[in-house]
Amino acid sequence: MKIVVVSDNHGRLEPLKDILMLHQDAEVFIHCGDSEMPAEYLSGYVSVKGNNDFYGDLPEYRIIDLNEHRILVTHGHRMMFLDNREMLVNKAKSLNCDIVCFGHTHVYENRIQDGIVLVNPGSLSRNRDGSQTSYAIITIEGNNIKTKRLEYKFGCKF
Ligand SMILES: [Mn+2]
Repeated sequence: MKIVVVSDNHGRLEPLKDILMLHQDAEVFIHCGDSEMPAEYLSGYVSVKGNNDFYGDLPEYRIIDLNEHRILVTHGHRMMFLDNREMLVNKAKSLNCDIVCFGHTHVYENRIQDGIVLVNPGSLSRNRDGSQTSYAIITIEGNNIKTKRLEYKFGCKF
C-alpha cells in the first residue's frame, strides 16, 4: 500500500494538485496541516488543522485505520517541544496507532521511537533546514513500513 504524506504548503495550491496527479497509484493522501486553504482545495487529502489554519472546521487529529496499522495524523504543534517527540508517541499509543504523520517543523523527519514510526514530510512551501521543498511516501507491506523523502519542485509539469 502506498501512502502520500504532505504538509505545510501555506497557501500554495500547485503542489497539492501536482502530487495528486503524480501519484495516482497511491491509496491514501495525507495532509498534516497548515494548508491555509478552504476545505474544497484539500479534496483528495485526509487533512487536519494546523496552527495557521483558520478556514473551516478541520479536526485537530485524525486516525486512518488500515486494519494491520493505524495512522495518527496531526499537525503536532500542541504535541511537540523542540526535538522532543514523547507527547506524539504517547498520543499514538493512547489511540492504538503505530504510525504518526505530523508537520509544523518544516523539516523532513523519519524515525522510530518506542516502536512508533514518526514521519514528517517537510514543507511544500519552504523547508527550514534550507533543503528543497519535500513530501513523503510511506509504503506498507505487512509489517514492513518504509518511508522515503521526495522533493517537489515548483513549476514541475510532470
Ligand atoms: Mn504549523
